[in-house]
Amino acid sequence: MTIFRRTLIAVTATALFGASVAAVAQDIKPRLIRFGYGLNEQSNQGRAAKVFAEQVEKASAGKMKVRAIGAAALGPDTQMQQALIGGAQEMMVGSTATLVGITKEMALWDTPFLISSAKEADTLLDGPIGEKIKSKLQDKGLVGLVYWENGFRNLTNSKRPITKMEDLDGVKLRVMQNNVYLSSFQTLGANAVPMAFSELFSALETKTVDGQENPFNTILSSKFYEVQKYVTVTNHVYSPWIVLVSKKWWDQLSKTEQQILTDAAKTSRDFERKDTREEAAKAVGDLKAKGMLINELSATESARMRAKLTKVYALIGADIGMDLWNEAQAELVKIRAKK
Ligand code: KDG
Repeated sequence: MTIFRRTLIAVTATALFGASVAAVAQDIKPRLIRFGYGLNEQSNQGRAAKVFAEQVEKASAGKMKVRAIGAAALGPDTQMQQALIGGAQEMMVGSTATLVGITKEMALWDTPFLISSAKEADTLLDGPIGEKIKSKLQDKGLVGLVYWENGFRNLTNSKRPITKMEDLDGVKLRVMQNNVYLSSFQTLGANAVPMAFSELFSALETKTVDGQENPFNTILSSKFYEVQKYVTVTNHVYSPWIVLVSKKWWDQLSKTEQQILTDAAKTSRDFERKDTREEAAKAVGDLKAKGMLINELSATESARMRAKLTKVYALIGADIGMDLWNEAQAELVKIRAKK
């Protein structure tokens, strides 16, 4: 055999060996998933993101790795939503309220005083209404896996206790970038200021705004007690988070990979709701210990606020469609009948 032929065989064999090593390496290189969220790592949102990541790695035997990236390091909710739609980021969890510009039906979850218990929340969100609304994300480039609990929202401010609706007059209140929240608090007399969550702490610290509204868990984990004096327990909205996947990326996954993510999302949802509720149950004591002054809005004043917000309900019904609005109301009647 000539030297040329021997050299040719050796070179070919080396190339084939190299290609097979690369192929094996490709096979065992884990699929990396960037999972963005807005609160910090120590928050209920951060703890659940960690559980999700652990579940995915375990179920995929290390073939899928989730990098949970908190504190809005990948940008505010609205920026991450666009990154998912474009395929530049794989996953996130964020507020349904910031999604209404993409899927208007998400505004149902902004309805003041719609949901009044955890049972109503879980049954409505995990039932046909929640599924129907989630499914509308698909043609916008997003896949909604599950709802987590942000929680019942309460007011904080640095000026005065809010004991009646009129106490809101002139209070510069940060709200999420969402028309229902904006019109709700304008209707109640506050000077509502839409702002991304990532800018909120410094806005409170510099008195750019006087107050904000969020669940107890966020008030604690974001240390709002350092820059806010008064908490008024209003439970004015039950606010969900939603775990989202880029549909561009999701469609490239195998059925097995999709099932792994879906199952891990459900496990993380059940953990998150339990963890959030346990933390919220002791939050009043924790916030008092941090020096906050807490009052509960009376049933009379709560009823006055609901009555004042009737016109906002009409806005939501028009936005989401009266069929869906009426379906949701009927579903709640059914849930409440099953005591
Ligand atoms: O990224 C933060 C959001 O997910 C969530 O906390 C939204 O409740 C929210 C707020 O007030 O912005």
